Parts: sequence; C-alpha cells; structure tokens
Amino acid sequence: MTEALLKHPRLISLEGGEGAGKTSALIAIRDLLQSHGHEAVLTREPGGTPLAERIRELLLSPHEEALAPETELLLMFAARAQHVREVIRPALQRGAFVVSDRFTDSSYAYQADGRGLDRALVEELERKVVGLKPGLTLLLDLDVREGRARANGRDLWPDRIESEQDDFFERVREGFRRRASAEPERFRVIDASRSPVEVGAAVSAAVARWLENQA
Ligand code: Z5A
Repeated sequence: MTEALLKHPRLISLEGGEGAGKTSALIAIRDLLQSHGHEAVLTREPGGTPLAERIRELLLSPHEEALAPETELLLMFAARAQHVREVIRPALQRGAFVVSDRFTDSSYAYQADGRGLDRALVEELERKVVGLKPGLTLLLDLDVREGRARANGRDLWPDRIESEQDDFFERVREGFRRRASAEPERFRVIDASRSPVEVGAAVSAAVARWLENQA
C-alpha cells in the first residue's frame, strides 16, 4: 500500500460537470503534446482498463437497489486502483504523458461535496490506494443548467448519476471551484461557456504555458 501522495508532472486531468466539453479538450491536449514530440495516453475515469470499465457499468447503470454512497465511493476507487496500476503508472514510467478525463478530484466533488461523505475518507483512499496526483488539472467550469442542456441534446438516456437533481450538481460545481482556489498552482480554471473552438484554444494555451514552465 502507498502512503505518500506524489504530484506527477506528466499526469494531467480534466475535470468539470457534465456537458462541459471534456471530450474535445482531451483531443486538444493530445494534439498539443504530440506537436511537442511527446507520447500522450488518453484515458478516462471511472474506467480506462477492461475491468475498470466493467466497474463503470456498475456505477452508471440504474439499479433496482439504490447504491449506497459508500459503495459508490469504494467502486470509484476500485476502478481507480486498477487504472493506476495497469495504465497510468506504466505510461508515466516510460515517459509518456497521461491525460485523464476525470481523476480523484471528481471523487472529492461528487462523493464528498455531492453525496456528503467524509472528505477524510477520500483523502485516506487517495493517499493509500492511489498515491498519485496530477501535476496539472484543468477545470472546465460551466453553469449547471447549461451543461445539462448540452448533455440532454445528445439524445442519450441519462445514466444513474446524471439523473440526480440540480442541487447535487451545484454542490459538485462549488466543490470543484473550492478545490481549484485551494490549489491554484495545480488547477487552471477554464470558462467552458464559450464555443468549442474557444474552449479548445484556452485549454491548449493553458497546457502550453504549463509545459514551458516545466522545461
Ligand atoms: N464520477 C464520480 O462521481 N466520481 C468519480 O470519482 C469519477 C466520476 C471519476 C461519469 O463521468 C460520471 O462519473 C460523472 C461523474 C462521475 N457523472 N456525472 N454527471 P463522465 O466524465 O463519463 O460523465 P460526464 O461528465 O457526465 O460526461 P459528459 O456529459 O460527456 O461531459 P463532457 O465529456 O465534458 O462533455 P462532452 O461529451 O465533451 O460534450 C457533451 C455535449 O455537449 C456534446 O453533445 C457536445 O457536442 C456538447 N458540447 C461540448 N462543448 C460544447 C460547447 N463549448 N458549446 C456547445 N456544446 C458543447
């Protein structure tokens, strides 16, 4: 079991509410990293390995039996433990950049701020099970209703978490914003209300500046 929490300069995460545009931001970051000659591994949470994707299914499909908040948290971390061991650490060890669509900040925002679980429990799991934190986190910040309207426009049935009420997502958004204010050296907050092209450009510019400062 790990005890130390290492901030890794080649681990980048994207965070935000639904409909914030993380998918195109991920592509913009990959293109930028590749243009600088870096290998970029794109991945997502919950998921990123075959087993973790099965846990994702369990987490996101609606069930007749309500999922306890603690079960939800532990399944998020079960998927993350597998993802870190099978994908993230090996990629970082060979010198690649890893860009993850969500990482542990989502567990703080959704399970601690959203569901009301004890933050200390999330901290302990982060330290003992994950041991890694991103060197850079881009928070795509967007009004909750606007994000939901975008996501609804996709014509997909809402998953179990997407079926929550607006007040849950407001707590999640506030939780992300508080984390960003508390760690300004790690977070870059991107206004995601703009067009996809403008958001992509803001994301690329933030990553490019960050890369320059690493050199
Ligand atoms: N979760 C958790 O609770 N705890 C954890 O620890 C982790 C996750 C890791 C699954 O994540 C759920 O798991 C998520 C958090 C929880 N639940 N929720 N809600 P996910 O990342 O797979 O789910 P998501 O955030 O809901 O994905 P999303 O809605 O697909 O968000 P997105 O990736 O940021 O959006 P997108 O696919 O890029 O865009 C969505 C739509 O908006 C699409 O039709 C786009 O064309 C449109 N779009 C995107 N950008 C724009 C702009 N700029 N203007 C207009 N329209 C746009």
